[in-house]
Order: sequence, then C-alpha cells, then structure tokens
Amino acid sequence: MTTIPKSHPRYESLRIRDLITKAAKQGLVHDTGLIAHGRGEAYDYLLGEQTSSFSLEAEKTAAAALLIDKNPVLSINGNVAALSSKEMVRLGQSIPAKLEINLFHPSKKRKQLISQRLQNQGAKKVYGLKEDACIPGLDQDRAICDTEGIFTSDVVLVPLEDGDRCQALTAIGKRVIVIDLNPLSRSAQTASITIVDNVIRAIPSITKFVNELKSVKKETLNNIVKSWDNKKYLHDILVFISKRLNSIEP
Ligand code: PTJ
Repeated sequence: MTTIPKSHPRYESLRIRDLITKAAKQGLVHDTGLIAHGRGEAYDYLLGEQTSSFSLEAEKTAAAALLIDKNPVLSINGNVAALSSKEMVRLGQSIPAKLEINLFHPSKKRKQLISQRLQNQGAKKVYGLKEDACIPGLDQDRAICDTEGIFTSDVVLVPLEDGDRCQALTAIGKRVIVIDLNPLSRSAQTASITIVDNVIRAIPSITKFVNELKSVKKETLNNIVKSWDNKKYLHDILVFISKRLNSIEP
C-alpha cells in the first residue's frame, strides 16, 4: 500500500482494506468476503471504530467461556484468515484451543491456502481439512466439519459467522461465541455470547483476558459466564450507537 501515507486520516482502515484485497487476489478470501468487509466497515463507523465498554465485557465473558469449556474450537474463514491469522494462532495457544477452517463457501483449495497461512504463523495442527462430520440441520456443503474439531466441541468461537450455522450449532447444544460488527445480524441475535467489535480489535482483547483469567478459580469463571445476558448486551449496543449518532452536532 505504498501510495497511502501513514498521515492519511483513514490510514488504518485503508491498511486493513489492503490486507483483505491482497488475500482475495491470493485466493484466501471469497469474492463476497469483500462485500462482507464493506458491511463491517459501515457498522464500525457507527461504533466510532473503537471497542465499547460493553464489548470489553463481552470479550471478557468470551475468554471465561473459552477457559471453562473442555473442548474449545476457534473457527476460521477466509476473512478471518486474511485479517487475523497470527492473532487467532496466539489465542489458540493461550487457551489452548483447536483451530478449524470452516467455510461458508466451501472450497478445498481455499482451505489449503488458509491452512498454510495458519501454519506459517505457528499453528501446529489445523482441523477442518478432514471433512468427516456434518452439523445437523444445515445443507450438506456448509455443514461439513471435523469430528475432532467443531463436531465434538462444547464452545466454538465463530468470527463473521452466517446466521444459519450459528443457529444450527446452538441447536445441537454448543456454546457459540460470535464476533460481528452488525448487532442486528441473525448470528449476532442467535449466539450465546455476541461480541460487536472488529475482529482486528476483538481477538487480541480476548487473548489479553484469557491470559488475565487463566489463574482465576473455575467458580469465578462460571459466574462470569452465567451472569452474561446477551439480549441486554445487544440492546445496550443499539442504545450506544443511537446515543452516539444523536450526540453528533450538525
Ligand atoms: O470464507 P467464507 O467462505 O467462510 O465466507 C466468509 C463470509 C464473511 C464471506 C461469509 O461468512 C458471509 O457472507 O458473511 P456475511 O453473511 O456477509 O456476514 C458477515 C458479517 O461479518 C457481517 O454482519 C459484517 O458486518 C461482519 N463483519 C465484516 N467484517 C468484520 C465483521 N465483523 C467483525 N469484524 C470484521 N472485520
């Protein structure tokens, strides 16, 4: 991104766009991943491109859930691989949790490329290439997953998830943590714990909480998760956005 000077007021946003467009050219990101990114940018604008105090609480709760559950899995798609491969590998190492590639637009070639990128960032094992299990209640292609990964997980972190899969996973008793900048999306509305934040900020923040909470008693972690009210959180975020917009002087 040589033509954009660091002093450009939208430098960070343009840098991230560059990451995603490069990854699309390399074949990691699906074409519609660019559209999804644009939608995310619009919501991030409304949030002030910052993590709200409400979302910090959601990130802390997600960290507690990832630490208490026995088989945590971090699901990775094209956009997440483009923006946060290194950070997902670090989070997986801190918990520890498995990494599984799970795509909305299934493609063996894209899975190979994503797996290579994760391994370049230090991932020892990547799940999702075996494709030997199916999430019930979803059409065949999108339901494909790994028996040792998502299929037998008790908690799944699914950044930028689609609503159908989120619903199907919760229906079979998984705790589903979604990261989605759109608080109105079906995945945001149906997750067990929703994080309305940019994946770029959210993953390092969850990792920080994981490292802080690691030494905390299991009972305390359980209380953090039990006291989480996702419906109230989503309401608080919508009020936060509307107050922010109402406070802007013409
Ligand atoms: O790589 P694949 O095949 O798994 O496909 C991935 C995409 C993202 C293309 C696919 O899952 C898809 O079409 O997703 P949707 O239904 O467009 O939903 C994406 C959601 O992610 C939208 O609600 C966006 O607001 C949100 N989003 C986009 N970028 C970010 C984001 N949320 C957090 N951080 C982002 N950087």
